Amino acid sequence: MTYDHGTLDSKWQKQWDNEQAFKTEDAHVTKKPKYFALDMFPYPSGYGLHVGHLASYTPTDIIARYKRTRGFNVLHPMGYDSFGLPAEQFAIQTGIHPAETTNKAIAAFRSTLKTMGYSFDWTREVSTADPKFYKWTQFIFEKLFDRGLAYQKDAPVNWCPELRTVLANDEVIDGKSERGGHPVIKVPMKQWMLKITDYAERLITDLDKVDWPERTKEAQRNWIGKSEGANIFFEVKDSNEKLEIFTTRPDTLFGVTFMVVSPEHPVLKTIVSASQTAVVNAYQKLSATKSDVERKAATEKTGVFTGAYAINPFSGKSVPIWTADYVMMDYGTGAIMAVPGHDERDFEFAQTFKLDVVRVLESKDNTGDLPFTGDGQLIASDFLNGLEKTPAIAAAIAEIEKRKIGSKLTQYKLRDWLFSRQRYWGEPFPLVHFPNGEIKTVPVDELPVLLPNVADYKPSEKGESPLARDAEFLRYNGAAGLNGRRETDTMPGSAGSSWYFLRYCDPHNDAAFCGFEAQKYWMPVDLYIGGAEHSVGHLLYARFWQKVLFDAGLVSTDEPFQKLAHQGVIGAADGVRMSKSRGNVVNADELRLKYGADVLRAFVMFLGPMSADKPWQDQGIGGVQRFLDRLWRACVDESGQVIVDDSPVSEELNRLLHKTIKKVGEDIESMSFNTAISALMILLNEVYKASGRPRSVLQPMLQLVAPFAPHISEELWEKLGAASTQTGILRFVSNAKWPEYDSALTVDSVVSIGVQVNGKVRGVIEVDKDAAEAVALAKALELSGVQNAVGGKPIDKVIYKAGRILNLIVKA
Ligand code: ANZ
Repeated sequence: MTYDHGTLDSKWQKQWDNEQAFKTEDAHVTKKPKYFALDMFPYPSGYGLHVGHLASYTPTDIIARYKRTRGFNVLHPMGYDSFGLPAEQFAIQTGIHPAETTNKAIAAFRSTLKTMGYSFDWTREVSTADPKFYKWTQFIFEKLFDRGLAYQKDAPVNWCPELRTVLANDEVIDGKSERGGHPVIKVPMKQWMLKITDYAERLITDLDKVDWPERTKEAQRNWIGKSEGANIFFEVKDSNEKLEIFTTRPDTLFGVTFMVVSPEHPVLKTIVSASQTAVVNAYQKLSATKSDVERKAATEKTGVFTGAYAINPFSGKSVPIWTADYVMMDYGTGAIMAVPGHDERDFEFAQTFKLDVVRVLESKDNTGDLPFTGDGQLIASDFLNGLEKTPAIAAAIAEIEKRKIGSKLTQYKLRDWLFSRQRYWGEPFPLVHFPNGEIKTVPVDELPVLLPNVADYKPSEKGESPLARDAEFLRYNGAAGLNGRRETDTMPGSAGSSWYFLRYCDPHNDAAFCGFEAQKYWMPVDLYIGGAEHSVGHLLYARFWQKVLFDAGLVSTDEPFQKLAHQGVIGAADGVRMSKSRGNVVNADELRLKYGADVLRAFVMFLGPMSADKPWQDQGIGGVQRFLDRLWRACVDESGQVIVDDSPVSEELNRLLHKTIKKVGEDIESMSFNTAISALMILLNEVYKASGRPRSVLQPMLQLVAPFAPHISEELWEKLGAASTQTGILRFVSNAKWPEYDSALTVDSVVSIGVQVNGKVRGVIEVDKDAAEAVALAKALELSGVQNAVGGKPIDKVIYKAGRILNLIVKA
């Protein structure tokens, strides 16, 4: 036992807090360059911090601390994503207002965050359920509404007849309610939607502007799912109907052997033959019971013939029209031309129902097997014959456009964002419905529309939110004598989280969600760290809102997060994911009490590369603990007396110090925290080999350790007297200017280079890195391996690159 981490932790946390050591300078007063280091803010659950939080918040904190010492004005804030289901479910069960539960959880969360020594500017804290915050969420919604980006539509919701309530997706497990296990069905209900699809193209192209992990960009691209192709109209035989399909492969038009329309397709009504009506109706009913996921995943294809035929516009042939639920109504046109020779799904369908399969593409590596989904040359396709796939697609589209039977078309998989919930604990929509059917936004000076207090938190029997039972809330008496009924839906949790980072830039502004100058200075976020599970949802929604605000002239950047990184998942020691149900969650608080915040912070970073998934391994914590203990003992003796001296250091130790300053700085910049800690461990080992306890090494070393283990560093910094040379918050090692290194000392002057004879390595010499050729050659010729290989013959040629290679060419 060398130092009492508990005492140190609270001593320094108190001082940082009292003196606002990490307070950010306001945009309009600072002269410093900015650095915005952001964490994905937490849902304030009553369970407090777990190691996953540490893995996410510690890296950002290290970087924030480091950047401050490099002269940046750092914005490193924390807040709470505080609307949401758990507090509401608790309210339904206990009658306790969700605000009360949430505020308690926030208080607990905040104090646990403080115990880890995170350098947040607590004066900028935000909470999405705070009316001062959600006033602006409502304001931004109004911007979306005004720009035509919010609309109402019937969308399926999870309705549980037994519980008489609408359930959120995570309250439904395998088609049953999580609570009680009652059946849940999908019923259509009017919902607010946001037109994120209007931004699909920009959401793809602007990914090129940001420094994000490639896999996250790819996940967004896939989610948006851009497909280039064409829509084509097929005439329906003996009818005036035209069937419009979407295809990415118009080159395969001569291979069409049937058509498929989705069971929900409105065209079915008019084209189904009398004799097929009953089977088609039955099939429609059957597929209505399946979810989209089930339909897409189904291994066995189902479907029925409609009795109608379509005419292939290229070949003039008639092909049967089927209905089948592997075709989705909400993609493309809800109808397809089926090409079983070259499409998997169509092939399976053709096999099941014994439909024709025609081959229209061939290649050298595939002459037989079907379906053939690769590239090749067109065959049996009239004017397309002999063309490769890509030019054939272009030629087919040109022909389609010439004949005015369709046109080039781009489709996206992205769907509009379902933005309403029939729930209590969320932002009320700032909307009023008027008797003439008009829907208007509440004037900005009437915001926020406060969430009323209600007696019962359950949705109403009709599936409406509990706000619908509150007569006083419902009644809107407008200033101009207009009376209406307030919207009773509330917004989803993802509303507040789509813009909260902007509020941190100017959190106390009562006149705007964020002052223009403040966001101009701070945005975009320089580094955003959070879980990879947010790769699409949150990160896509936030990009969308940022672009809308940009288009409205309210912000000056159209991408919110310049650099993004994900922490890896820390699994349980047995390799599985930590979860409450498995009972293998490592509790951060217990570990902190045992080892102290410094050991815990450094250990979590020492587990492995930040972005890698890794198992929790208790054993390693001892190594990190020993390192900090030894750092303490290198500076202070048993009785607490400082033993650091002004002893001279060897050339070698001095070089190592400079190399370490360089490496730790670079490693922090590149988020290679584990290797930075290793370098510090190596440096400390060398300090122990020195004759004294040199201040010239130990004092700068404390600065290098501080971002990782700030409490022990502050204490030793103070003990060493380093703090007393400064006043105010600059006396904290956390804020001291980062040490400079001398680059001349970071490169080794003596290097080992291999000596080759006729290209084969025969020995190694140690020479100065810019040694002259003659010096290197003389040394090489002293080696017996080289002498033997040369065998006394004359050296024909010497190839020498200083510091790198020496090759002697000898004639055979
Ligand atoms: C003919 C064809 C031939 C097709 C071929 C593919 C290969 P992606 O790339 O995902 O956009 N399709 C179109 N609308 C559909 C819907 N609503 N439900 C299910 N499938 C649909 O896929 C585009 C292809 O998926 C389209 O191109 C169409 O099949 C099918 F050798 O048309 B294709």
